Amino acid sequence: MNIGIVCYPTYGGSGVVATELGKALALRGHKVHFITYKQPARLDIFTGNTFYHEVYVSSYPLFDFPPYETALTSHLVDVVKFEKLDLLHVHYAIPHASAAIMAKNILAMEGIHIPVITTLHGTDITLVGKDASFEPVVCYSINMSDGVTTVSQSLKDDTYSHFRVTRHIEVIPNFIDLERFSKKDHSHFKKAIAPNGEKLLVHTSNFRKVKRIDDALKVFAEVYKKMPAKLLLMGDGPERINIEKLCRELDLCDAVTFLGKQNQVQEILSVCDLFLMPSETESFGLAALEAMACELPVISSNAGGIPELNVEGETGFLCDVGDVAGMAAKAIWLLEDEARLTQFKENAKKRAEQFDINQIVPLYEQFYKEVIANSKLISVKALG
Ligand code: GMT
Repeated sequence: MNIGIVCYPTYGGSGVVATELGKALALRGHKVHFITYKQPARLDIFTGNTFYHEVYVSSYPLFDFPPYETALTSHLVDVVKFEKLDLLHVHYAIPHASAAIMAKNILAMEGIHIPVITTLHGTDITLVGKDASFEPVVCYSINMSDGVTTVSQSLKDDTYSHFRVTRHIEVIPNFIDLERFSKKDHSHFKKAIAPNGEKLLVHTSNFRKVKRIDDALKVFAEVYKKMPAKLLLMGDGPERINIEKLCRELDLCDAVTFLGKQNQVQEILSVCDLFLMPSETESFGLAALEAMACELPVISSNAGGIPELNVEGETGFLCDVGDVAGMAAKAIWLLEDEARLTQFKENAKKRAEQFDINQIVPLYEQFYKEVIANSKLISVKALG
């Protein structure tokens, strides 16, 4: 197949999933065209089957808000036409789905049929999409797509409850490359950051409010009272300044390290003992899956789709959003017994194996085939 992928090129979960999916599809022989405003962060290999089309937005004194969606739409029309794409797969509803639907309509006027699949990732539905200023466009784009997927059952349920959507939604969960994300021996690195055998807790995110990193810090503060421990914070974003401030207030600066954005996430996860994900909402929790693949149990909130990944009492524990005391108690219980911790680490890895990229990518391929076949049928009926 000749597939166009539209995504955010940043470190966010939707961009990571879109890029890893595109890379995997390319390795399976498909031609994959990434269409976005910057080279995707994880687009680090070239197989000969991957192509990158950069979207430029012209500046003009009148444009207080450069019209990215319009530039993207025009670029999609161009790429679909000249690269003869079979399918557009857009990740994150805003503004990718509406741009793709507009491109589809423009192309239809020239007799070119392009099926559009929209994958909803989370905040495009649970936070941004619900915003009254976006709601009609998000709803329209979902209904007009030829196929829609969500990354969890929970996000599918949220989509039906927040929007007037009646169409079928396919659930295809996040996935993981188990060759890349597996525990590696980095004892030299572990010795450097935990020279006295401290337990290592870790959190990775885009440092947005929804991640409740302050809760992660407060959970760590309780653990730190009970045992020698350190907290690694990976990623960056708007909340970092507040978290640094809280670190000082809680007198934790010596025990907390801000690592910033990292490419080799798996190397850092490999030396850690426990992952913290206290999110307010989380459609799936890709960061937790990456951690589990590196043998880390997870202490999380029970928000959104996290319970579809983290299994209570087996791969970690789930508490209500904001229940810092509960999360801290579970973290301490896990970390204070080596045999127990080892068992949870093994369980986490086994659970992650159920989301193996080699099992999930064929689900997308199958869905692509179904959508292409059905949309051809519909467009033939419309003509006749
Ligand atoms: O985590 C984020 O806020 C980034 C966001 C995104 O869309 O880039 O991630 C969402 O998509 C990921 C991949 O499908 C999911 O694993 C994350 O759970 C989801 N984040 C939220 O729902 C908050």
